[in-house]
Amino acid sequence: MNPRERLRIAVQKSGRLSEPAFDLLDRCGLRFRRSRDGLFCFGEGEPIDLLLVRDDDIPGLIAQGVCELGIVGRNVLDEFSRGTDAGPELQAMRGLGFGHCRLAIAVPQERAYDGPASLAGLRLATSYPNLLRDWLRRHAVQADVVTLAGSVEIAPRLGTADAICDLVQSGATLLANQLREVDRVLDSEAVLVRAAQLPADGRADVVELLLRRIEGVTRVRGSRLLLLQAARDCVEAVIAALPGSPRPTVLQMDGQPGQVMLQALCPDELGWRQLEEIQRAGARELFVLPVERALA
Ligand code: PRT
Ligand code: ZN
Repeated sequence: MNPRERLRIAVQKSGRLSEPAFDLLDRCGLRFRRSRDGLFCFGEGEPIDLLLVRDDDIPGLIAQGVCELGIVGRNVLDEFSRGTDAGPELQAMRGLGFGHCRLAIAVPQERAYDGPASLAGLRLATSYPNLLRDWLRRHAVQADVVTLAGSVEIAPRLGTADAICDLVQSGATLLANQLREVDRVLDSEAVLVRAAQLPADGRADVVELLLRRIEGVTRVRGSRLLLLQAARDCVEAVIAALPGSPRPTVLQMDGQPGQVMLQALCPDELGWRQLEEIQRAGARELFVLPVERALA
């Protein structure tokens, strides 16, 4: 196969999204060999290679056709899309369930905040000028946007800004810098992004295959398969005791007309207390199994 007929995915080289992205691809059954310069990972089974880059470069690489897919924070994707004409060339396919954070407005602890209008006339430091300007425009607020590449959280203490707009996860960084979160610009997580136009060769099929696998992995992440037996007249009560209202499959048991076997995909852990409750509703022989992947 011509090397460029292989699908290329842009992944963050090292940072918060790298490990979970590799873990996701591993769960999708993809195995890679790293190039000496650490820039590429060559797929060993499927015709899929990885390009390892800074996260900020990922949307541009897809828009330029260097890669067909990428894994990047929605914050980076939306900032890129708002700042260029190339936005329509990218399509966010789905949230991947990791890299959760929010782009938030934070002000010094002692500053009053009564909604976006309180920011009028202030200097706001951020690494996301396009997203921030968009938000200010939507709230009809006039403020100065000061674009910084990093260390945004120290700008108010340095006197170079009055407030900030930055990514927040636990809130510890804001707290350490005597800032308080007052408003939210964007909720973000890692997303799978694709080029809106895929080349008319085998790569579109590989994208389909990968999407099905990612769907199969992310849909059941953290889920458990619960197997149990119950008397037929307890089935309603047992189903009512299942967490997350799954739609269980009820199976007849050979030679035991009054008994059924029930299997249900439950959305999370299933702790002892939940199991004991299901047992009290009439279930016995309960088994909880991890679920790795699903194919509809
Ligand atoms: O080198 P490269 O450019 O590739 O990496 P980077 O330093 O730009 O990005 P990186 O690895 O820090 O983050 C990659 C992506 O992870 C981001 O674009 C977000 O989509 C996502 N993400 C999730 C976060 C955070 N959580 C996060 N907490 N990105 C950054 N932070 C920073 C934030 O900027 C602030 O400094 O962590 C601090 C806040 O964290 P808390 O927990 O103290 O609130
Ligand atoms: Zn970056």
